[in-house]
Amino acid sequence: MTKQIKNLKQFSTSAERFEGANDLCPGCAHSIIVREILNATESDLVISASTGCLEVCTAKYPYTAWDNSWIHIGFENSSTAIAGAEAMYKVLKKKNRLPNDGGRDPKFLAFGGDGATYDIGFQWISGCFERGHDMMYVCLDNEVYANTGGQRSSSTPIGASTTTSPAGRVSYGEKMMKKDMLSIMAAHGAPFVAQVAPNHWKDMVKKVQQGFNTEGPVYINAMSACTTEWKFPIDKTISMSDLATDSLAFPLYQIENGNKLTITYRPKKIIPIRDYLGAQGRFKHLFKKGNEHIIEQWQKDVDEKWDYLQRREEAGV
Ligand SMILES: Cc1ncc(C[n+]2csc(CCOP(=O)(O)OP(=O)(O)O)c2C)c(N)n1
Ligand code: SF4
Ligand SMILES: [Mg+2]
Repeated sequence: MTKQIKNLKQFSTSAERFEGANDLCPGCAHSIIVREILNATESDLVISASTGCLEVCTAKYPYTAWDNSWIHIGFENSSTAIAGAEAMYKVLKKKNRLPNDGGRDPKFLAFGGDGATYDIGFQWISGCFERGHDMMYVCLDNEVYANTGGQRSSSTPIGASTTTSPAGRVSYGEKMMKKDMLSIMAAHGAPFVAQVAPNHWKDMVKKVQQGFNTEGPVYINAMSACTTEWKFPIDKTISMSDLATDSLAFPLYQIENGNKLTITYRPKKIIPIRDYLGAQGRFKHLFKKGNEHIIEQWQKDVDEKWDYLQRREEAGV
């Protein structure tokens, strides 16, 4: 059953499965995204979370911020924890060994950071998608290993200064391009993959609801602005997210069944990438003499990706 959402007030107060009483930094986008996802559905949920800011800051024994069943196993395997729960549920149901559930099957939802998703838990996620578990995997993509002090991950974009790709006299920061996780997950033939951002809550709700109504593995890549590691003021999380989606640093789109691509947000006015980069301390060295070529490369890459997405959408593949 799809939850009817009338307006933002009803949406933001309609479910309390994730408490504000947690240790995430003020302004952390992780908590906004989690609340948006949980509030998008009325279904019973079984949730797992990998080690990372979300888990560490919401489950300090003996406290929890989760008013929901919730599993933590390790950094790399929130995906397999939830896949195991889903497989067990299916078997118990088949054997008629579940208490009467009134016909309400729960949904199975896994959260992981980009370090847990793009890098260390990747093979486990890939296995879950290959086996076709009926689950949703959400990556809280803040483009850095935030919880352990800001090391680069394969989601960290070029030019970002992190503790393991520091900018300085001999380096402009991260050398590699951000890994294209959405294409990789779509290439698994997943029935539904999508990028979301917390500033576009209606788009988020639509995609989360479509994801929960889809049978099989669903991947959601959620842009999660990190005030601490991106280095911007704590009251700018949503305007930072606007800069990301309006500069197309983080385009919003979805891919169904590995091929049908749909762009879900077209900025009325596309802003230059330098406005996005200039608002964050992690990129401030790019504005120094000698590093301008990285900003130019960023702009070129973003333009090319946008052209590519539009061509694919037009072609219906
Ligand atoms: C196998 C393993 N390797 C490393 C760690 C240490 N560790 C815990 S959280 C973390 C960083 C998490 O980064 P990410 O997944 O991006 O989540 P974020 O904290 O950024 O939300 C690391 C490296 C661990 N707990 N287990
Ligand atoms: S370090 Fe970043 S991701 Fe972690 S709690 Fe703080 S703002 Fe959130
Ligand atoms: Mg991270």
